[in-house]
Amino acid sequence: MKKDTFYLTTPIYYVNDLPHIGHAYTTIVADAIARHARLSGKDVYFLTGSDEHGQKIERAAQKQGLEPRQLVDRVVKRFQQLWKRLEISNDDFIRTTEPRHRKGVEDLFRAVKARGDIYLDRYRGWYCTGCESFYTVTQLVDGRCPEQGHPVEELEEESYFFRLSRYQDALLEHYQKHPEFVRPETRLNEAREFVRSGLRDLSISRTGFDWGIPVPGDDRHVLYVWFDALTNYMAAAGYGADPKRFGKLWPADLHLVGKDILRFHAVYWPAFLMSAGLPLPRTVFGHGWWLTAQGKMSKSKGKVVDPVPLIEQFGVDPLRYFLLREMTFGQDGAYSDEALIDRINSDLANDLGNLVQRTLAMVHSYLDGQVEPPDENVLPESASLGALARKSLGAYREHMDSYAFSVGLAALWDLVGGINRFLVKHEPWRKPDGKDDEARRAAVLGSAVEGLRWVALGIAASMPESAETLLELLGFPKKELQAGYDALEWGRWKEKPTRCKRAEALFPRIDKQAYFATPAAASTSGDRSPNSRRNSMDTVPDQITIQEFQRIKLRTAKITAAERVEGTDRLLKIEVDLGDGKRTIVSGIAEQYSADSLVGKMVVVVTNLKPARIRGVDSNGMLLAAGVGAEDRPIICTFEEEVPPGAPVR
Ligand code: ME8
Repeated sequence: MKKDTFYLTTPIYYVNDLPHIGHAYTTIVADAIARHARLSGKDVYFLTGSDEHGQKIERAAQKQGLEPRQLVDRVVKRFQQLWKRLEISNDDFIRTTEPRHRKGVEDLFRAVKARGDIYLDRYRGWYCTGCESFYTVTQLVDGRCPEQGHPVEELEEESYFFRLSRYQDALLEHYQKHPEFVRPETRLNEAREFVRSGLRDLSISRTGFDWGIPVPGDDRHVLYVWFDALTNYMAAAGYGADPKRFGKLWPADLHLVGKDILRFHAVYWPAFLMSAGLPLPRTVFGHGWWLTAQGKMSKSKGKVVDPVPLIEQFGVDPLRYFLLREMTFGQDGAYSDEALIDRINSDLANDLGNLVQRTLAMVHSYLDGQVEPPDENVLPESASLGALARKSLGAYREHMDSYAFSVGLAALWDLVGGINRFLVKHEPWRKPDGKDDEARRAAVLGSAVEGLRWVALGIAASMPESAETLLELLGFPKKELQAGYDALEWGRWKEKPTRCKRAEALFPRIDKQAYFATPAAASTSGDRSPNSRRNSMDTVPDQITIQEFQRIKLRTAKITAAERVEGTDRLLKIEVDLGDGKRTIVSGIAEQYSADSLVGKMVVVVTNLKPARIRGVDSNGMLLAAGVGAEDRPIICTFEEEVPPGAPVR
């Protein structure tokens, strides 16, 4: 088979609600894989998108008094904005409400039907709208869905069925011949067990609601949302529309999914494709879950970690690094703010950040900012650092190729440690003893700079922006990253000497004590909408006493000036007048309000909130706002009648 393109996908996420850290996780992992593959010289096609049909979306819209279309149009933007902020380098974003998708679904249905694999019958059983999944009574656990414990409802309706039972043997044979089809191995075993235990035909249409793609030739039915959703992977590749493009991209190399949706990808999807006579994807990787102290994150139970405040608090790259480094890919991982801060402080601030800062400071103190590549004639040990760089980056690449991100990054950090040890051993801070010794010192620092150039390539897939910053700090053009790993040669610089920039903290240290001392509402998320949650998910009591409430000082305040916080989409720096003085507050409402429209408004401010530094701005207080709809749109609290600034609110 041909195919030079490496085609990888994420699940397409339901847009009934806002993205959380689990969605961010899969997408960041996919992005790191895509970037790593590009750096390895592969032609990559990286797809993500949104799953916009089905009863779950229809009901979420009804709850908010919206048409499904209005809801999905709003929520999809929040996903797209988040991917932009997280530096996701997807080549395409498919929405299942697009015509190209619908055409793909209709074509697949017709192909499967032409094979004689579709028939009309009655479905009797249970349906879980949360998972959009059918269950038999024996599969239910305590009357709820066995996957996530969602409530289920009994259905009895006419339905089109797919002859899944026909594919039992073919699936088992495929798992046997291509064990790489489902990874890791434990998930292959799960899929195999599921198939071995016997496959029943699958209901693939519903009649009770409208929000979906009608069954071709029978618009009383809409297609089952999973039949619809899975087809996105082919529709985006040009299935049924552009055979040349489809031939170039299909089959996909990697479907990256969470273990919750493994069965759909490892059993149903290949069966649909076999039926339609199409090649199967190479690998479905089912990764584990991020768990919190309360168990699995669940939107319905409100136990989710919102990535937006984390980005604002800690930065995009540290969050990406943490997610990739902390979780053993494939297994479950425990999320906590503490683990995140510890990881940032140890690996990024202490190990890498300090090394960069120290090296640059010395380059400026001793070499006037200018460095030559390491000269092995002057310093033979430079060659052993070069050997370590090759070994460590080589190991990193191998682990990344096999999706062992955590192990890969640990291997890369061997180089970070090696450069640190190299400096300790050769003591460039020691006063040189004559000209030769001066040259030796320059070669020590040249070796450290060279080592860090290799580290920059190594972090480019996980922390793309920091990789560019690091290269530029070292005095190399950031476009060097585009040349990929293979362009690296120890000590070979296109231009020399390089002029290093002044030392700066690449990854600032987080003051853990101060962070945890901050009251929940002041988690300095910058997300000042009322739904802003402290991500450690401290349990908020159902009731508090009046005395507890009185500890929060609320006052009226007049907005006297507002401007966008530089480099952010959502943050405004707002100056308010409290009658007895002015103060500055950073608020995450820029998507809803322009700076000018706010000036003159009377608002409510929490005045005794611990000050916080947000994106370089000191924020003193918090502005109250309602959080409206699934996308948590902030609407600020104002007054019915004119009030003076500084009046207490209680
Ligand atoms: O299932 N930890 O969409 P969805 C890690 N529309 N990853 C998590 C996670 C967690 N706690 N929670 C969610 C759907 N995820 C369907 C997919 S594909 C044709 C259709 C990630 O919005 C993980 O990748 O419920 C999981 O599979 C996905 O989000 C589910 O997203």
